[in-house]
Amino acid sequence: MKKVLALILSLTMICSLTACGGASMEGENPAPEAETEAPAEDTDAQEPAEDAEPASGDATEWVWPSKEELHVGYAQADLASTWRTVESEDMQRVADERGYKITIVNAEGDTEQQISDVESLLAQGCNVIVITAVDGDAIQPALDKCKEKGVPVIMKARGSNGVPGVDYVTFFSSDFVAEGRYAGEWIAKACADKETIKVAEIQGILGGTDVRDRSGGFHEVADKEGNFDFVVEQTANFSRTEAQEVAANVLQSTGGEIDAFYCHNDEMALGVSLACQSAGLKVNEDVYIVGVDGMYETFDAIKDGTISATITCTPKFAEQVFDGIEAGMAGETLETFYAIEDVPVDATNVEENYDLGF
Ligand code: GZL
Repeated sequence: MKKVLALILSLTMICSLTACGGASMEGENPAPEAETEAPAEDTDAQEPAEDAEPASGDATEWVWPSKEELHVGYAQADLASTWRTVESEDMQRVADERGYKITIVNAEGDTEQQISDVESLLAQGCNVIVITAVDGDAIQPALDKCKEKGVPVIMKARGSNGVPGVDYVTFFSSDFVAEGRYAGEWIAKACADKETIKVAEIQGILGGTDVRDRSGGFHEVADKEGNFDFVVEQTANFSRTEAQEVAANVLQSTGGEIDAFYCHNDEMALGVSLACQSAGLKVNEDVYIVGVDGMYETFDAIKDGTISATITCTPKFAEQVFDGIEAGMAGETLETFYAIEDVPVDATNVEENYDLGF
């Protein structure tokens, strides 16, 4: 029961195949009660668009296995960051704890590899497929293969641009749009005294829905504020070393005239911080640096003043994913999207939120 309560506290239902705020999941490990309606500020941009709902005849007939037969195939995007490694370890842990068979494969950031990974998982008899998509569009052939067999697909942490209920069952993830908004609002507040805010946006691996929506949410705020000057918008592929190089070049080419770096993950924020310090800039005085993820290392950097803020994005939500699989096996109607709650963390609240780290 404690687990279910924890779930209710940590999950926000967004929209269901039947109707927004519709059926909740019952069963042994019922997922949280569906909220009557999604909080207005949350996920409207990440929530599947109205026309994303399957027309009644298009919905895929998913064939759920019994608990005894369950063999989960997890197609992981890459293991290039701490975040991804913790995510895969969390999936293995929960499967082991609940006595389920799981096969985890790693596409090493290559969509073609990920598509063949999914084919291989199906050939090995996996009867529920979980996918962290390298690319939200390019993953479609893998979804089609599963659909042909009626094998339920659950998107996790990086989504598909397909239609929920037709191309996949549901999507468990942080709300990346909200994360981008939080970051934009934090920078707007910190730079409230500036007529124009010179911003460098350091992006993650292009093609992922996480990058698309973290940027989208941030630019929503920038458009509303009207005084963000995007000096640079460049990918550093979620890599700390690549971000350090990109930031060093940006600082050199602008003479250090950047007010704030918005980095799509903490690994890159930590790399940017090294570049800023090497350039003699004082973080939180000469420049602000905002990341996303909430790594312990970032929380420590916030405490010592070398990172300004981050937005949590936990990799540890396999419990919720397996609760969703169990509800599907019990014949319950699943929501099309489950948002994992995130919070902005800076020097004012890093101690109280430290346990959210990884
Ligand atoms: C978010 C996840 C992102 C992390 C990055 O769900 O896909 O990928 O924020 C990671 O650190 O590389």
